[in-house]
Amino acid sequence: MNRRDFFKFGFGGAGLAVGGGLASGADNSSSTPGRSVYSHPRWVKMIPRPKLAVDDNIYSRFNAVNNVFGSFTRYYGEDNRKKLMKESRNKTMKYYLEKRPGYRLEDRALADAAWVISRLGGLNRGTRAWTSKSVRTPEERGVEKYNGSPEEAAKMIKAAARYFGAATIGITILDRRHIHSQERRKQIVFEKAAEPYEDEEKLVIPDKCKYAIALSVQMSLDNLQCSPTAISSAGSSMGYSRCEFLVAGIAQFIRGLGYVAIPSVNDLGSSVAIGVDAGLGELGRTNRLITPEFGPYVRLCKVLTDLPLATDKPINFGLLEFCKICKRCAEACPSNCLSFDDQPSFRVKGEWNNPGHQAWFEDAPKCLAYWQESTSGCSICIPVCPWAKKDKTMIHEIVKAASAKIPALDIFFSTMDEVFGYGRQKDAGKWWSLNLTEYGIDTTQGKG
Ligand code: B12
Repeated sequence: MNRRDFFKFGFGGAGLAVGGGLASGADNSSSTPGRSVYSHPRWVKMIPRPKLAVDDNIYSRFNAVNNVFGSFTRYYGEDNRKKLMKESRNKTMKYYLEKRPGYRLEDRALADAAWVISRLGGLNRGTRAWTSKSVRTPEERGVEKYNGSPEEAAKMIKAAARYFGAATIGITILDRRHIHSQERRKQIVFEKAAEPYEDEEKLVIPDKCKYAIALSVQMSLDNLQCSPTAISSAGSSMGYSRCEFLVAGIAQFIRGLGYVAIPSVNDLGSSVAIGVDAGLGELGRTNRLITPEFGPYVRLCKVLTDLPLATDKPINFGLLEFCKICKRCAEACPSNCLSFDDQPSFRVKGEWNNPGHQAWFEDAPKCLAYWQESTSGCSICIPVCPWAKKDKTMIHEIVKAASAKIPALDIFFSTMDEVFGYGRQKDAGKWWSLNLTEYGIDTTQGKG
């Protein structure tokens, strides 16, 4: 029985009845006025605080040097690292000589080229500079700074964010514990300051920067489905370059209104924690944020600001319950780094995790080691997720809506997803012949 027959003769009828009702009757009672530009599907619930708990006695600011990029040698061992790198170089050459699809010169050149804009930015550098000389301030224009209400400002920021390429946008009061304590060997501190600045020892965020704008950018599922090849890496790197453009644009826009803005991609603090607070999605088994609209195939970034903004709420769309049962990402992970625990917990796996928040913590050095083994990074945990669906057909919306409401259906949906072959690795050689959309993404999606 194929997928169409299944829905026609089997579950389809019942599913449409159950899901259709759910999709139309969902509760979204506490949406804020700022959500009028963009809102989640109706089956997504707003909740007062994120579902996963934080232990206030333990949770504090993370030193970025402890993430696996900063301390890989310490976690993996110098000799092991050298061996890994040597094997990776040999394998890379072997794949070139074999002209293996996904690992050829053109594939690797594409992945590198897609990084090109991302490489213009860094913590308080280039496109992510905390201040700008090129901005035309309201003062220079001879007018007052922007003085709309927080609701108007939130609506306006969301419109601008969509214009600059955001898939989804959420706003939250900044929880300072999500900001790194240190980065680039400098302390990151909050001070009573008019402008953000950096000196020899520290990076200073003005106290008045109380708001965080959380932004997601779609990655091309066509690329990610070719993981682990350079074609899938190009999906990540294009996402990064688009994040760079997005945060640079939004920050400059806010400065043009007369306010302070700090653009950030992977630097500065946890984009995932900020995204969860701002209601972009829920934390899943991958220890990453999953959105109701795009599942896991989004990259995240953020902008901190003092522009007063109406805030959004965290969301619940049944993901936590789904992830407890599904485990597809953990099964598919070639490095075996993801947790198989039934429940998320406070038990960290190593110094690379920040203690004090509940999660399915991962054995991160294994993941990064596999990036070398594969020679081209890895995104396998993303396309195998049953929430990663790019064809926003009615049936998928209904399945998602039903899953959000009836956890008992989760195992069924996860199994059927596998049976239908979603998430199965695609041939990277064929990617070059696809009839691609702009940036390889579907911009008609997520229009709430
Ligand atoms: C370092 C890093 C990694 C490391 C691992 C993390 C580590 N512990 O060192 C490596 C290189 C292995 C890695 C791998 C991947 N990463 Co990564 N990674 C990061 C990075 C740069 C920093 C994360 C960090 O500091 N972790 C250290 C501590 C904080 O980890 P932790 O305590 O376990 O907490 C994790 C979550 O629980 C959450 N979090 C942190 N604090 C809090 C607090 C609360 C209250 C909550 C709810 C959540 C939360 O964020 C952390 C993510 O690692 C972020 C960007 C950013 N600034 O957020 C991207 C980021 C998290 N990665 C991302 C992605 C997509 C991936 C990969 C899929 C690779 C890819 N193809 O892109 C894999 C997935 C691996 C997996 N599932 O385990 C995305 C996730 C997007 C999303 N939808 O959530 C991010 C946000 C990058 C981006 N710009 O989009 N990553």
